[in-house]
Amino acid sequence: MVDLKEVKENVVNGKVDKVKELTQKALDEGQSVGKILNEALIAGMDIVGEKYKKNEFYIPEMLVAARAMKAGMEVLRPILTDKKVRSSGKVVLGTVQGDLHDIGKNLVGMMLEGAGFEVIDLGTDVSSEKFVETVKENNAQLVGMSALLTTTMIHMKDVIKAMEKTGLRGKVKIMVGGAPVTQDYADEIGADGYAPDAVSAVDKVKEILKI
Ligand code: B1M
Repeated sequence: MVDLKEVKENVVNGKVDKVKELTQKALDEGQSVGKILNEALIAGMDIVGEKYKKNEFYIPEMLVAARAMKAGMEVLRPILTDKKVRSSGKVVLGTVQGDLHDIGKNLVGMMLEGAGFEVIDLGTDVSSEKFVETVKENNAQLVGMSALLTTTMIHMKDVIKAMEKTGLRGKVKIMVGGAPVTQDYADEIGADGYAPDAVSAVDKVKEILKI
Protein backbone atom coordinates (compact mmCIF):
# COMPACT_ATOMS: atom_id res chain seq x y z
CA MET A 1 0.00 0.00 0.00
CA VAL A 2 1.47 3.37 -1.03
CA ASP A 3 2.13 5.61 1.95
CA LEU A 4 0.66 8.98 1.02
CA LYS A 5 3.26 10.64 3.26
CA GLU A 6 5.89 9.37 0.82
CA VAL A 7 4.01 10.93 -2.10
CA LYS A 8 3.78 14.19 -0.14
CA GLU A 9 7.54 14.19 0.53
CA ASN A 10 8.24 13.58 -3.14
CA VAL A 11 6.03 16.56 -4.04
CA VAL A 12 7.99 18.73 -1.60
CA ASN A 13 11.26 17.52 -3.12
CA GLY A 14 10.02 18.03 -6.67
CA LYS A 15 10.43 14.42 -7.77
CA VAL A 16 8.20 14.45 -10.84
CA ASP A 17 8.63 10.82 -11.91
CA LYS A 18 8.27 9.43 -8.40
CA VAL A 19 5.09 11.47 -7.76
CA LYS A 20 3.63 10.26 -11.04
CA GLU A 21 4.50 6.65 -10.30
CA LEU A 22 3.26 6.65 -6.69
CA THR A 23 0.06 8.53 -7.52
CA GLN A 24 -0.74 5.96 -10.21
CA LYS A 25 0.07 3.13 -7.83
CA ALA A 26 -2.09 4.58 -5.04
CA LEU A 27 -4.94 4.96 -7.51
CA ASP A 28 -4.53 1.41 -8.83
CA GLU A 29 -4.64 0.10 -5.27
CA GLY A 30 -8.00 1.77 -4.81
CA GLN A 31 -6.99 4.67 -2.58
CA SER A 32 -9.52 7.48 -2.93
CA VAL A 33 -8.82 10.38 -5.28
CA GLY A 34 -9.84 12.84 -2.57
CA LYS A 35 -7.37 11.34 -0.13
CA ILE A 36 -4.54 11.33 -2.65
CA LEU A 37 -5.27 14.93 -3.53
CA ASN A 38 -5.62 16.27 -0.01
CA GLU A 39 -3.17 14.15 1.95
CA ALA A 40 -0.42 13.89 -0.65
CA LEU A 41 -0.52 16.51 -3.40
CA ILE A 42 -2.14 19.53 -1.73
CA ALA A 43 -0.51 18.73 1.63
CA GLY A 44 2.86 18.71 -0.15
CA MET A 45 2.28 22.19 -1.56
CA ASP A 46 1.29 23.44 1.89
CA ILE A 47 4.67 22.32 3.22
CA VAL A 48 6.37 24.03 0.28
CA GLY A 49 4.54 27.26 1.18
CA GLU A 50 5.63 26.98 4.82
CA LYS A 51 9.23 26.38 3.77
CA TYR A 52 9.12 29.38 1.46
CA LYS A 53 7.84 31.55 4.32
CA LYS A 54 10.73 30.40 6.52
CA ASN A 55 13.27 31.03 3.74
CA GLU A 56 14.09 27.35 3.59
CA PHE A 57 12.80 27.23 -0.01
CA TYR A 58 13.13 29.80 -2.79
CA ILE A 59 11.37 30.21 -6.14
CA PRO A 60 13.24 27.39 -7.96
CA GLU A 61 12.24 24.87 -5.28
CA MET A 62 8.63 26.11 -5.41
CA LEU A 63 8.67 25.67 -9.17
CA VAL A 64 9.97 22.10 -9.16
CA ALA A 65 7.50 21.17 -6.44
CA ALA A 66 4.70 22.69 -8.52
CA ARG A 67 5.83 20.60 -11.48
CA ALA A 68 5.71 17.44 -9.36
CA MET A 69 2.25 18.35 -8.04
CA LYS A 70 1.03 18.89 -11.60
CA ALA A 71 2.41 15.48 -12.64
CA GLY A 72 0.32 13.90 -9.88
CA MET A 73 -2.73 15.88 -10.93
CA GLU A 74 -2.35 14.69 -14.51
CA VAL A 75 -2.64 11.10 -13.26
CA LEU A 76 -5.88 12.02 -11.48
CA ARG A 77 -7.24 14.12 -14.36
CA PRO A 78 -9.15 11.32 -16.18
CA ILE A 79 -11.05 10.51 -12.99
CA LEU A 80 -11.69 14.09 -11.98
CA THR A 81 -12.95 15.02 -15.42
CA ASP A 82 -14.99 11.87 -15.99
CA LYS A 83 -18.38 13.35 -16.81
CA LYS A 84 -21.27 11.73 -15.00
CA VAL A 85 -23.83 14.44 -15.49
CA ARG A 86 -24.51 16.58 -18.54
CA SER A 87 -25.28 20.19 -17.90
CA SER A 88 -25.53 23.19 -20.10
CA GLY A 89 -23.31 25.38 -17.95
CA LYS A 90 -20.44 27.21 -19.63
CA VAL A 91 -17.77 28.51 -17.29
CA VAL A 92 -14.94 30.91 -18.13
CA LEU A 93 -12.09 30.31 -15.73
CA GLY A 94 -8.83 32.14 -15.15
CA THR A 95 -6.25 33.41 -12.71
CA VAL A 96 -6.42 37.19 -12.48
CA GLN A 97 -3.98 39.69 -13.93
CA GLY A 98 -0.47 39.64 -12.49
CA ASP A 99 -0.90 36.21 -10.93
CA LEU A 100 0.85 33.10 -12.27
CA HIS A 101 -0.46 30.51 -9.80
CA ASP A 102 -2.57 27.95 -11.64
CA ILE A 103 -2.57 24.68 -9.68
CA GLY A 104 -5.71 25.44 -7.65
CA LYS A 105 -7.46 26.95 -10.66
CA ASN A 106 -6.65 23.87 -12.75
CA LEU A 107 -8.05 21.66 -10.03
CA VAL A 108 -11.27 23.67 -9.91
CA GLY A 109 -11.48 23.39 -13.72
CA MET A 110 -11.03 19.62 -13.65
CA MET A 111 -13.70 19.20 -10.98
CA LEU A 112 -16.13 21.40 -12.92
CA GLU A 113 -15.51 19.41 -16.09
CA GLY A 114 -16.11 16.25 -14.10
CA ALA A 115 -19.45 17.67 -13.02
CA GLY A 116 -20.39 18.21 -16.67
CA PHE A 117 -19.61 21.89 -17.17
CA GLU A 118 -17.90 23.19 -20.28
CA VAL A 119 -14.82 24.98 -19.01
CA ILE A 120 -13.05 27.64 -21.04
CA ASP A 121 -9.75 28.00 -19.24
CA LEU A 122 -7.97 31.27 -19.99
CA GLY A 123 -4.89 30.33 -17.99
CA THR A 124 -3.04 32.78 -15.80
CA ASP A 125 -2.46 36.55 -15.78
CA VAL A 126 -5.85 37.17 -17.39
CA SER A 127 -6.89 40.78 -17.97
CA SER A 128 -10.40 42.16 -17.37
CA GLU A 129 -10.71 42.72 -21.12
CA LYS A 130 -9.94 39.06 -21.84
CA PHE A 131 -12.57 37.88 -19.32
CA VAL A 132 -15.18 40.22 -20.83
CA GLU A 133 -14.34 39.29 -24.43
CA THR A 134 -14.51 35.54 -23.71
CA VAL A 135 -17.81 35.73 -21.83
CA LYS A 136 -19.28 37.69 -24.73
CA GLU A 137 -17.96 35.36 -27.44
CA ASN A 138 -19.08 32.19 -25.68
CA ASN A 139 -22.26 33.34 -24.01
CA ALA A 140 -20.91 31.93 -20.75
CA GLN A 141 -23.12 31.64 -17.67
CA LEU A 142 -20.36 32.02 -15.10
CA VAL A 143 -16.91 33.52 -14.64
CA GLY A 144 -14.60 31.85 -12.13
CA MET A 145 -11.62 33.84 -10.95
CA SER A 146 -8.71 32.55 -8.94
CA ALA A 147 -6.02 34.57 -7.11
CA LEU A 148 -3.24 33.41 -4.79
CA LEU A 149 -1.68 36.75 -3.97
CA THR A 150 -3.05 39.51 -1.77
CA THR A 151 -1.61 41.91 -4.35
CA THR A 152 -3.58 40.42 -7.27
CA MET A 153 -6.92 39.51 -5.69
CA ILE A 154 -7.86 43.19 -6.00
CA HIS A 155 -8.15 42.68 -9.77
CA MET A 156 -11.23 40.52 -9.20
CA LYS A 157 -13.08 43.74 -8.51
CA ASP A 158 -11.79 45.23 -11.78
CA VAL A 159 -13.25 42.28 -13.70
CA ILE A 160 -16.63 42.73 -12.00
CA LYS A 161 -16.55 46.46 -12.82
CA ALA A 162 -15.65 45.67 -16.45
CA MET A 163 -18.62 43.29 -16.65
CA GLU A 164 -20.88 46.05 -15.31
CA LYS A 165 -19.48 48.61 -17.74
CA THR A 166 -20.09 46.37 -20.75
CA GLY A 167 -23.61 45.44 -19.66
CA LEU A 168 -22.70 41.78 -19.08
CA ARG A 169 -23.03 41.72 -15.30
CA GLY A 170 -26.76 40.96 -15.40
CA LYS A 171 -26.15 37.97 -17.67
CA VAL A 172 -23.17 36.32 -16.01
CA LYS A 173 -22.58 35.07 -12.48
CA ILE A 174 -19.24 35.61 -10.78
CA MET A 175 -17.47 33.19 -8.53
CA VAL A 176 -14.14 33.78 -6.76
CA GLY A 177 -11.61 31.67 -4.90
CA GLY A 178 -7.98 31.17 -3.99
CA ALA A 179 -6.05 31.07 -0.73
CA PRO A 180 -6.26 34.77 0.28
CA VAL A 181 -9.90 35.16 -0.84
CA THR A 182 -12.71 34.95 1.72
CA GLN A 183 -16.50 35.06 1.74
CA ASP A 184 -16.28 38.58 3.20
CA TYR A 185 -14.06 39.69 0.33
CA ALA A 186 -16.42 38.10 -2.20
CA ASP A 187 -19.33 40.00 -0.64
CA GLU A 188 -17.36 43.23 -0.56
CA ILE A 189 -16.57 43.15 -4.29
CA GLY A 190 -20.06 41.98 -5.28
CA ALA A 191 -19.26 38.44 -6.43
CA ASP A 192 -22.13 35.92 -6.49
CA GLY A 193 -20.17 33.21 -4.77
CA TYR A 194 -16.98 32.06 -3.08
CA ALA A 195 -15.63 28.58 -2.41
CA PRO A 196 -12.62 27.63 -0.26
CA ASP A 197 -11.71 24.51 -2.26
CA ALA A 198 -12.29 22.74 -5.54
CA VAL A 199 -14.94 20.34 -4.23
CA SER A 200 -17.12 23.06 -2.75
CA ALA A 201 -16.49 25.16 -5.88
CA VAL A 202 -18.57 22.67 -7.88
CA ASP A 203 -21.42 22.79 -5.35
CA LYS A 204 -21.26 26.57 -5.30
CA VAL A 205 -21.39 26.88 -9.10
CA LYS A 206 -24.42 24.56 -9.19
CA GLU A 207 -26.07 26.60 -6.44
CA ILE A 208 -25.41 29.91 -8.19
CA LEU A 209 -26.62 28.63 -11.57
CA LYS A 210 -29.55 26.84 -9.91
CA ILE A 211 -28.62 23.49 -11.50
CO1 B1M B 1 3.76 31.44 -4.86
N1 B1M B 1 3.07 32.30 -3.23
N2 B1M B 1 4.63 33.12 -5.37
N3 B1M B 1 4.49 30.42 -6.32
N4 B1M B 1 3.13 29.90 -3.97
C1 B1M B 1 2.15 31.52 -2.38
C2 B1M B 1 0.72 31.73 -2.82
C3 B1M B 1 2.48 32.11 -0.93
C4 B1M B 1 1.29 31.98 0.05
C5 B1M B 1 3.75 31.43 -0.37
C6 B1M B 1 4.09 31.90 1.04
O1 B1M B 1 4.55 32.99 1.23
N5 B1M B 1 3.83 31.07 2.02
C7 B1M B 1 2.84 33.59 -1.29
C8 B1M B 1 1.66 34.56 -1.33
C9 B1M B 1 1.65 35.55 -0.18
C10 B1M B 1 0.45 36.43 -0.27
O2 B1M B 1 0.25 37.18 -1.17
N6 B1M B 1 -0.41 36.28 0.72
C11 B1M B 1 3.47 33.43 -2.65
C12 B1M B 1 4.36 34.37 -3.24
C13 B1M B 1 4.77 35.54 -2.36
C14 B1M B 1 4.84 34.23 -4.56
C15 B1M B 1 5.75 35.21 -5.33
C16 B1M B 1 5.38 36.71 -5.16
C17 B1M B 1 7.20 34.95 -4.89
C18 B1M B 1 8.23 35.92 -5.46
O3 B1M B 1 8.39 36.02 -6.64
N7 B1M B 1 8.86 36.62 -4.55
C19 B1M B 1 5.60 34.74 -6.80
C20 B1M B 1 4.46 35.48 -7.53
C21 B1M B 1 4.42 35.14 -9.00
C22 B1M B 1 3.15 35.67 -9.63
O4 B1M B 1 2.13 35.02 -9.56
N8 B1M B 1 3.21 36.85 -10.26
C23 B1M B 1 5.22 33.31 -6.60
C24 B1M B 1 5.51 32.29 -7.53
C25 B1M B 1 5.19 30.97 -7.37
C26 B1M B 1 5.63 29.87 -8.36
C27 B1M B 1 5.53 30.32 -9.82
C28 B1M B 1 7.05 29.51 -8.04
C29 B1M B 1 4.68 28.67 -7.94
C30 B1M B 1 3.38 28.60 -8.78
C31 B1M B 1 3.43 27.54 -9.85
C32 B1M B 1 2.07 27.34 -10.49
O5 B1M B 1 1.01 27.57 -9.93
N9 B1M B 1 2.13 26.90 -11.71
C33 B1M B 1 4.27 29.08 -6.53
C34 B1M B 1 3.71 28.19 -5.59
C35 B1M B 1 3.69 26.73 -6.00
C36 B1M B 1 3.16 28.62 -4.34
C37 B1M B 1 2.60 27.75 -3.17
C38 B1M B 1 3.79 27.10 -2.49
C39 B1M B 1 1.58 26.69 -3.54
C40 B1M B 1 0.34 27.18 -4.29
C41 B1M B 1 -0.48 25.98 -4.70
O6 B1M B 1 -0.41 25.54 -5.82
N10 B1M B 1 -1.23 25.39 -3.74
C42 B1M B 1 1.89 28.85 -2.28
C43 B1M B 1 1.85 28.51 -0.80
C44 B1M B 1 0.57 27.76 -0.44
O7 B1M B 1 -0.49 28.01 -0.99
N11 B1M B 1 0.65 26.87 0.48
C45 B1M B 1 2.50 30.11 -2.77
C46 B1M B 1 -2.01 24.16 -3.95
C47 B1M B 1 -3.38 24.51 -4.58
C48 B1M B 1 -4.17 23.23 -4.81
O8 B1M B 1 -4.06 25.31 -3.66
O9 B1M B 1 -4.03 27.33 -5.19
O10 B1M B 1 -4.89 27.53 -2.80
P1 B1M B 1 -4.72 26.73 -4.03
O11 B1M B 1 -6.16 26.32 -4.59
C49 B1M B 1 -7.17 25.76 -3.77
C50 B1M B 1 -8.11 26.79 -3.14
O12 B1M B 1 -7.50 28.05 -2.90
C51 B1M B 1 -9.27 26.83 -4.05
O13 B1M B 1 -9.36 25.51 -4.54
C52 B1M B 1 -8.06 24.98 -4.71
C53 B1M B 1 -8.10 23.48 -4.49
O14 B1M B 1 -8.63 23.13 -3.26
N12 B1M B 1 -9.31 27.73 -5.21
C54 B1M B 1 -10.51 28.12 -5.73
C55 B1M B 1 -8.32 28.23 -5.98
N13 B1M B 1 -8.83 28.94 -6.97
C56 B1M B 1 -10.17 28.89 -6.85
C57 B1M B 1 -11.19 29.43 -7.64
C58 B1M B 1 -12.52 29.19 -7.25
C59 B1M B 1 -12.82 28.44 -6.11
C60 B1M B 1 -11.83 27.89 -5.34
O15 B1M B 1 -13.57 29.67 -7.92
C61 B1M B 1 -13.39 30.22 -9.20
